[in-house]
Amino acid sequence: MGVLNITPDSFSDGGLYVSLADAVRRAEVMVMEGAALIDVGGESTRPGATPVSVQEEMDRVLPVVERLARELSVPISVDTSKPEVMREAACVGAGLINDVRALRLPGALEAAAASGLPVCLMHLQGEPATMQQQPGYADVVADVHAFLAERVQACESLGIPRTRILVDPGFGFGKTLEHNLTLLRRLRRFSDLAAGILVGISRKSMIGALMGAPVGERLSGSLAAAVIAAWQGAHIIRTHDVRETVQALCVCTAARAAA
Ligand code: 7PM
Repeated sequence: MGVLNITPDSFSDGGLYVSLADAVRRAEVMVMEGAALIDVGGESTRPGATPVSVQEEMDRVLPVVERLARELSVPISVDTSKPEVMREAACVGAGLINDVRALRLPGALEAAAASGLPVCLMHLQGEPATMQQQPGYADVVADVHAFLAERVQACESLGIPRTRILVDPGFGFGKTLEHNLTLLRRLRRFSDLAAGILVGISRKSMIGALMGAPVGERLSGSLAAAVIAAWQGAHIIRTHDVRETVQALCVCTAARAAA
């Protein structure tokens, strides 16, 4: 899964037309590099980021989703928590709803179910603005597992079958470095949810902390984490660096398939 950020700060120009053209070009490159899925996000979940209105998120995301769904051969995922955005994105051709709030906002579960699309349910402790202030768990793996199991149940009760559900432990979302490392090591624990497992660790601060590297220099650590996740049973890796990640995962897949 290639990450396509369309928050204004990800474009130096800021103009809508340039953003759209740039976004399409960037997505095309990621598909050529081997992305099987493109994740389009218009709401920054960075701690302290200013919230984005429904209209603003729609204005950012929908034109991009519509163009990409029409022009690309891979499904387009929409990274949103808002039911209105889910509904409209489904109408313009989105292929997956990726929600860092696991469909907990009022109406989100219903909107996702009505769309008929597959969903990704991510664990997040607290709220993005404050989630890194005091992350705490009795048992991080058990707590995240229980949360995801409950959200899978909630989806199933609205008619979303498990075959259309992905779960994600939410690396960096209300977790210390130790929490993140434990979740990575124990990722296989989530296999019993009988859902697909999606992992996003690319360039995150846990990689930066381990490598002592700024965000632009975290590729090798991100690849190591991607391989560990895939080895532990992750089905989808969300990444900014598609070419290198596909290359690294080729080796992982081959080793896993060996006699
Ligand atoms: C600032 C903070 C900017 C965090 C971007 C981020 C995930 C996701 C994101 C993830 C799923 C990033 C994150 N991360 N969706 N959306 N899983 N399912 O580092 O880990 O890209 S945004």
